[in-house]
Amino acid sequence: MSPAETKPFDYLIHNVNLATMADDTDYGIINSACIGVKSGIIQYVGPQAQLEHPEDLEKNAESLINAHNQWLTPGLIDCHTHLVYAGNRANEFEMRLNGAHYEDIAKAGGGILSSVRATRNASEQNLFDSASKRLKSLLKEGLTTIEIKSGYGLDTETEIKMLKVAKRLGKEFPVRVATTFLGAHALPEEYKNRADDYIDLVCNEMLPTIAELELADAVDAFCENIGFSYQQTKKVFETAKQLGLPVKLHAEQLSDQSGAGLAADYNALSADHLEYLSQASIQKMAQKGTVAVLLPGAFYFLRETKLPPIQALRDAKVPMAIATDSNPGTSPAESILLMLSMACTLFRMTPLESLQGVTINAARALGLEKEVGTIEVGKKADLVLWDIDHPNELSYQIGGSNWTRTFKS
Ligand code: DI6
Ligand code: FE
Repeated sequence: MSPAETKPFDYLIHNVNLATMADDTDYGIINSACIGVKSGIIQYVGPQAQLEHPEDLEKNAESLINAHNQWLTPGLIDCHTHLVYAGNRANEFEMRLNGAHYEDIAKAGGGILSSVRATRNASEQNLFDSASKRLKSLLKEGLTTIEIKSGYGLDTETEIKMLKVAKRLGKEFPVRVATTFLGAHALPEEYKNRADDYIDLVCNEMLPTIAELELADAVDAFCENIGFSYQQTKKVFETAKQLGLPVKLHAEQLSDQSGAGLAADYNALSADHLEYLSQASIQKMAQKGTVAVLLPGAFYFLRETKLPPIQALRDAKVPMAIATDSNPGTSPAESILLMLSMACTLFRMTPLESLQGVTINAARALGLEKEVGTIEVGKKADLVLWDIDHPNELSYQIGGSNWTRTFKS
């Protein structure tokens, strides 16, 4: 084909309704629209009538896709998961339902540490295979970006093994993977009563090695009575800062440790969980633009009764994201759409807020908002087609999926 005949788009989706999510105050709906993509980048969004050859769509694109009036949204983003781990903890679920408490199980050497034992013993292939199964479920619901944390290794070798598996998932599946180093997730058995020594290992050995190997896009910690203290978390953040890595934090999940405020002090991308969040920390998050990542799956599975302060976050204009927190102990979740439903029913978020929570605000929580999270010219063509009549259906439906297909840049 001569250059003169080169068509402007690789593909053009027409007869489509868009929820662009490009406006912070609504869905950004464009009915009967067209979207043109070239080299994985969105090049045109708008009415068909404004195309160069509106009467002859064939002239515009190598491939034409008639969406038959279905709805297109940005690809969904799960911005907080622990997808890579071995085994499961159904036994602890049963123990809890017989009266044991999550924190007591953890203190007795179960909880996170039981997943650590299984993950240390698992081969890389075994971890890849079990995480692949979970990832496949999420991909069937239009996921195009996922964040995956380490944190079930708690030694340098196993933390590296987990992050390598996460990276490999991104190579073998049509999904963008953002990796997060969570070495400060729990105190490993061999460091019992020596938490400061373990934090030294995290800061002096694990973090520099992982930064050198370029295995992590961000650094996280669990700031909690059963995790690490404010001061220990600060040390991890300080090291991350020296290495040029952005931070995020498991904060205020079981008690108020002022962790979210500390995270904001370090310009964190996000503070996550937040059931016990204080007004002082909300103000700091608002000032710094720290995203509040809300995790209804963990709230539900722990049968938590203290709600995160949604109205206060809303009033302070803190961006809110929603994620699965997919993990064996507190949220064995493999459905992002179910999290939208739970965000609405349990947290009283609106359907619009919950969809923003897995698109634009989830992109912000990963520092990827310039590339993904909305349907706009210049952004990556990560798109999902849904068989629905309105985008509010995405959080309305309980179970099932109206997913039709995903376009991944
Ligand atoms: N909070 C959580 O909900 C997960 N990690 C964390 O810090 C739970 C991890 C687990 O119980 O395996
Ligand atoms: Fe988590």
